[in-house]
Amino acid sequence: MAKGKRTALITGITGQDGSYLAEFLLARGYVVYGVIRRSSTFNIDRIEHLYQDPHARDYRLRLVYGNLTDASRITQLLAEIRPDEIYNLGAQSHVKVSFEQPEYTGDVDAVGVTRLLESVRSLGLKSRIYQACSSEMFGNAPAPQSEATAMLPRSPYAAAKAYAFWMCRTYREAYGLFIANGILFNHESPRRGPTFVTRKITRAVARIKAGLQDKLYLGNLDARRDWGYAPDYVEGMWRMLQQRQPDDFVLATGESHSVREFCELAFARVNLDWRRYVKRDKRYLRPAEVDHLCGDAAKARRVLGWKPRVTFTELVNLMVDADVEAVQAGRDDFRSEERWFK
Ligand code: NAP
Ligand code: F7E
Repeated sequence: MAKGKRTALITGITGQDGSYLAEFLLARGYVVYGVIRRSSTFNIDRIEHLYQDPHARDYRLRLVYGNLTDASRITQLLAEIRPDEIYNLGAQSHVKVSFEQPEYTGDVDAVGVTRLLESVRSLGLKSRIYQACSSEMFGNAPAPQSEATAMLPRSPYAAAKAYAFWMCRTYREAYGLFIANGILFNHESPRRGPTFVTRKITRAVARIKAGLQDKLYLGNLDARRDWGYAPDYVEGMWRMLQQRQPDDFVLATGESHSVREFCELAFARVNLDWRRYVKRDKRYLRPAEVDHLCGDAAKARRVLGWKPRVTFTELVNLMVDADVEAVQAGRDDFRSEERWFK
């Protein structure tokens, strides 16, 4: 391990947030260990641009195999690396999929957190821990939702994240570990997975504009979400771990919009009328829906000095523009999950 440099371990480094967080920490001089899952295809598209030659002197991005379902490996990694900061972003993060795989979602998103906490506690590490919790934990509690809002989870994903939240609180209070729960509202980017609604829309817009697709099938257009820009949110995660005391924080923009509004703006960006292309399909409805999420991030603003920089319209535009550019450059990989699970 490089002497004098701060060391961070990220679970979920291959995901949307993990990739932006890795960029952010590397730019601040950290040595970053990214935990990746062994798979028959090497799934590092989002971090490929951060590649560093392992033989280089200042080699600071280091990938290690591991899985949140594998307690002995987590303990082994933590014992070897002894990170200053741990960002636990690894999760089965799709709400609809959590209804199809409730047990697995609980294993990774809930019990996986206990495995991590137990490893840190039993090794006596002083690592600061960020836990990726979610606005989904609030379910249909009335908006705006803040740290003081009751949790009313409405999906296996949300229930698993609520369990993780309370385990982190328990380990903080019982054992004095430095653990911050980030209660993040939806945050998106051109790196968003293609089956989340924002990216599904922006990819379809680009493909329809290019004549590669005719229709976009969606579920509930009335759902309202508080959508921010992912790079703004990873900075908030880091800020949570730089405080004197560990605490829990909501990160959100404070504005909510419907899926319909997202469609309207996204199609308008390429001068198309969304009503001609968007069709409803029941298969995208969830057994239980969360109708309206809109966060109150006043505490993060006051204590962390955090605020989002990218507005809703800017977010929609930058995501559409990135997908249009990808289609034009022939980088639109439609052999993706979206094609099989759409
Ligand atoms: P994402 O793109 O779906 O990435 C999830 C990451 O977790 C991927 O790197 C994935 O690896 C990894 N992972 C999945 N199962 C794992 C396991 N068993 N062991 C270790 N790693 C595993 O999610 P994201 O949008 O970046 O979100 C990051 C975290 O924030 C997640 O915990 C999510 O639940 C939470 N969150 C996200 C939002 C949001 O709006 N984005 C809001 C609130 C909370 P593979 O690449 O191998 O699949
Ligand atoms: O759905 C509606 C859907 O899948 C948003 C995750 O990052 O944020 C994310 O969870 C809304 C829902 O995200 C389709 O019913 C309509 O109301 O993009 P989503 P999510 O469920 O809000 C939270 C904060 C997380 O923590 C999660 O990890 O859009 N919707 N039609 C659709 N959603 C999808 N996916 N596909 C549709 O066709």
